[in-house]
Amino acid sequence: METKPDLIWATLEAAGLDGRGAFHPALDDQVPDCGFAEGVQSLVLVGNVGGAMWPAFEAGRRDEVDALDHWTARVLSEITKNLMPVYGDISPIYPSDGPPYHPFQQWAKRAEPVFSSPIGPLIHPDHGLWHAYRGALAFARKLDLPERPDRANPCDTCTDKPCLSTCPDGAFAPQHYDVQGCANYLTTPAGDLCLAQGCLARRACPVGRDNAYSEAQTRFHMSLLRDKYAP
Ligand code: B12
Ligand code: SF4
Ligand code: SF4
Repeated sequence: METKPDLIWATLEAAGLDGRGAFHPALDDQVPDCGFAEGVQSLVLVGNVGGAMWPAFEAGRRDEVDALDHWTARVLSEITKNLMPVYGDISPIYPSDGPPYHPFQQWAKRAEPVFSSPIGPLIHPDHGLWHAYRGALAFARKLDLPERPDRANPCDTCTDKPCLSTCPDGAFAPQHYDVQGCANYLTTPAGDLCLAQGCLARRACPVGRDNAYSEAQTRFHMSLLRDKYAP
């Protein structure tokens, strides 16, 4: 049976998603055993980089609450079914399962060169802050994985840190994000700029700006946050 992951990356890409690296879990990674006799041998992170996923989601979305989570689950369940004859048992895991939530950001750091930014989301040296994790595929079989690339953390050499000083509502302090203040601001007329362009603090980051989301995509993500915290 196949253990090289190339077909996995290609299958995800064809569905509008990105393979975001993979790793062989150790005990302290807190990966559930997914019912596999020997536990999960390899975990593949799945996500989006920039707006590459958006057209596929727009084409396949249904009129339902948590539409992106449901679309992702439908796509990953189909992909799992198609890949199992080639790779053996696979189980999808989702970042919104919880609380308690699976530590997706810790897993992402094991899978690819991403680093905690001072405003919370992980930063990638090429994609900047414009990427996210939509799920993970847990494999009962050990995949033949390439070495995780070694890259520098762009925040280490960013002296001005404009992400920390740009929010018009002052929602960020190092290691702290005032989610309620942010959501309240999003309900004001001035807050519409954050809905249209995406979080201005995130936009202020000079890394990977070409990956910034479209207005449709930022409005979708930001209005979910606003409606959850400032209904
Ligand atoms: C609950 C949650 C929220 C809550 C609370 C977030 C918080 N800061 O505590 C709310 C609703 C506010 C939120 C908001 C957002 N979130 Co959120 N959230 C989650 C969720 C579902 C669970 C987080 C968790 O508790 N994990 C459990 C712990 C044990 O896992 P962990 O990996 O160890 O988590 C570490 C980090 O989260 C970190 N951490 C947590 N909070 C903060 C805050 C700061 C300032 C720093 C430095 C670190 C940090 O410490 C944890 C312990 O090591 C995750 C998905 C997931 N399953 O992880 C997404 C997730 C973290 N969120 C994500 C995103 C994109 C956002 C938003 C930008 C959404 C938007 N509207 O655009 C905002 C901005 C948040 C911000 N500035 O911090 C992405 C991050 C992607 C990335 N590039 O890293 C994730 C991974 C979801 C995804 N689909 O990709 N989120
Ligand atoms: S603005 Fe600078 S410190 Fe902030 S996330 Fe971007 S690179 Fe990191
Ligand atoms: S969305 Fe706007 S108000 Fe919220 S943290 Fe970002 S810049 Fe501040």
